[in-house]
Amino acid sequence: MARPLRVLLVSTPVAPLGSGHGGGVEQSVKNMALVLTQRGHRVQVVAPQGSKLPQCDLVRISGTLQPSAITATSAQHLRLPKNSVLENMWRYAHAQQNCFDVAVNFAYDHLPFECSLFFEKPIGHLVSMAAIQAPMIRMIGQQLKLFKNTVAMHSRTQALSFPHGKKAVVIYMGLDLEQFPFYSKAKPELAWTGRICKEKGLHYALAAAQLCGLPLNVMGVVEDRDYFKKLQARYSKIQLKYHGFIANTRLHHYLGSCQAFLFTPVWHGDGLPWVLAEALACGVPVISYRDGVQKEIITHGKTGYLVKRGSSTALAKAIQNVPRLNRRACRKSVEKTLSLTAFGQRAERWLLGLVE
Ligand code: HBI
Repeated sequence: MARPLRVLLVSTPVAPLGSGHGGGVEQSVKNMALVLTQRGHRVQVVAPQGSKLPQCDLVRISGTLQPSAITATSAQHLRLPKNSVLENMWRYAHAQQNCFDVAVNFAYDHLPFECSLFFEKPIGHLVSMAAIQAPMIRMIGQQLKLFKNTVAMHSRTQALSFPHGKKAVVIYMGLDLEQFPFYSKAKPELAWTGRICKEKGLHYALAAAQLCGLPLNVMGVVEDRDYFKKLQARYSKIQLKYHGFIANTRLHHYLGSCQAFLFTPVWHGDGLPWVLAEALACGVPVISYRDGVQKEIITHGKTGYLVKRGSSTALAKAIQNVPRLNRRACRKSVEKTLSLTAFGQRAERWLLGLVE
């Protein structure tokens, strides 16, 4: 049993926890808090005003949310708005240094990396996205070069997108598998979930679903209203079945009995999307592209199909071959490496290495 640590988790400044606008980081913070508490550590979470995180010691910090690194220019990304929630969260962390042994930064922002230099206590950086925003690429590359053990990532592919990426600690992720029951039977429908915006590529999934004559169940927060309006105008309500933003714990009701899950990102910015593991956990094969992070957890021809990027016809052909796949094999493929226990071991080993 490792010695119990006092751990401060400092969340993303782009959105409150529980809103869905924080993307995968929301789940990362929640599961990191869960696994460390389960392993006997004391965890406090610091997050923007309005955050919700049941059964957690949560400190809500007021202030102006940070523009998203995905859509902001480099200047906007670096600039801290007046009464910045990012700055306020890290001022709180600095003041609390006598109350924790190690802090974990979940923000894809410059400030927390700069803080590392002025804190007496170690800060671990769990990087949520692959290399976007030049100043972040430089900063993360530098951190990897000088303090490599302080930088953790969700996949090898994500790590290698950065300079010195080989030095990153890859901790993947961990699913609370009880929240994702196994569905042995499939109905003739498809599923897609994620932030609804161009870079997530919903338009490719819809085109492929239409080619197969199968409805597509869509879940997620609408980030680009115009983009989504155009898709709703182009596809009927039968074809595009929109269910709104669904919390991870309820996702399986919409996803679990679908024939296949489509993962069709236009960009390479993902760390390791939760939805891939969540679909496999329910027994749902994943159809996606052969490049990108998904190749690290999808086995082509076994737990899904990986096809040529951006081709709806290739996606459609793969969907038609899905009945050949074994849904139980999809579930098994995540039970070992992506369970909460496995993630907890990797996360604890990383943090213990920072405090020794
Ligand atoms: N942008 N500035 C900034 N900081 C973040 O932490 C951040 C972001 N954009 C997206 C994001 N985090 C999360 O949605 C990740 O899960 C991708």
